[in-house]
Amino acid sequence: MKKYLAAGVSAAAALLLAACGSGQVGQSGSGDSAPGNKNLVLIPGVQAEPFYISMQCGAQAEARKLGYTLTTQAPQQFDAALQTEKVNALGSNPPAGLLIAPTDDTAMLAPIQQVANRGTKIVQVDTSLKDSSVAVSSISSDNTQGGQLAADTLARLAGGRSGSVLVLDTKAGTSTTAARAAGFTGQLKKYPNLKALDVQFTNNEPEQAAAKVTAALAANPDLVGIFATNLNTGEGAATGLRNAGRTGQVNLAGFDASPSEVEGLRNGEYQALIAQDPGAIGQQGVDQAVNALEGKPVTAKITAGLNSITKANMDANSQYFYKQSC
Ligand code: T6T
Repeated sequence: MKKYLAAGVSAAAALLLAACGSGQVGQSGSGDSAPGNKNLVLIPGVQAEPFYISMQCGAQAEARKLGYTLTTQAPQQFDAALQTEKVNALGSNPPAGLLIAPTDDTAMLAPIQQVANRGTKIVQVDTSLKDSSVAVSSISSDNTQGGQLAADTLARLAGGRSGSVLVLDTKAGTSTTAARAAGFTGQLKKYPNLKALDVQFTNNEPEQAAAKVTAALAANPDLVGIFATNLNTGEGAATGLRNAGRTGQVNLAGFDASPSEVEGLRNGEYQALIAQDPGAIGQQGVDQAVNALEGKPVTAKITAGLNSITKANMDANSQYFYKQSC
C-alpha cells in the first residue's frame, strides 16, 4: 500500500509544542552553523493543523534520536507574509538546519535565501519553491499522483453516471495543491462522462470552500463529484453539501486524513480520502538536514507515500490518520 516512490521516508511533525511536549529549545544556537550548533527549526505552513502536527511529531522524535533539538515556529495563518516574519525572526541566531514548508512558491524564496546565506541548511518539507536550488533536499508526496488517484476514485464512484465535477484548490502559489488539482483535471479527461468545472480557489478557508460548493450546486444541477485538494477545503465542501442536503449524493473525495476528515469518512460525508504520510516527511526532513550538516550523502528529492482510504478499508489503515498531538 505504502510506497515510497523515490526513497524511504519516515516520521514527521508540526507545532503544538506544548502538546507534543519536550524536545524544543529556545533559539540558543551558536549561530552561522558554527560547529556544535545542534539546533533545527521547523517552520510549517500554519499552526495547530493536524498535517503539520503529525509532521512535527516525526521530526521532533527523529531530531531527539540523532542528538539534535527541534523548535517549531508556526505562523498563525497559511500566509506568506506571516511565514516570512517567522523566517526573518531567525535573524542573527540561525539554526543549523531549517525545515520549511513554503506557503508561496515564489514569495518565500528571498527570505529563505537570506537564512541559507548565513550557513543554515535548508530542507523543504511538503510544499516547495519554484526555484528549489536553495534547499539541500525537498521531501513531499507525489501530489500529481494524488490528484490522479482522486480522479480515478470519483470516476469509479460515479459508476458511469454523467455529470460535472468541482475541484477546490487553496491559494494560488501553493505548490502541493496546485499539483493535485492539475493531476486531477488531467486524469479526469480519461473519463468522457465526467467534465471538470473551472478550478475554484478557497484561500484555504473552509467558509469559502462551503460557499463555492453552494454556488456550484446551484449553477450545475448535474454535479456528481467534488475533489477537495486539502483538509480545509474538504471540511468546507462537506459543510456545503450538508447545508444543501446533498451529502452522499454528490461524492466527495478529500486530501489528507485529519481527525475531522476521518470522522467525516466514517459518517458518510466523504467517500474517499487520499492520506499523506506527514510523519515520514518530517522524519526524513530531519535525516536529510543532519546528513547535510554532518557531511554525509544527501538525497535532493524524496517522495513520500500516499494511501487511498475509503469507509470500507479505513479501520485497516488507521496508521495513516493524522495526529492532533504527539
Ligand atoms: O494538505 C496539506 C499539505 O500537504 C498542503 O501543502 C497544505 O494543506 C495541508 O497542510 C492540509 O491542510
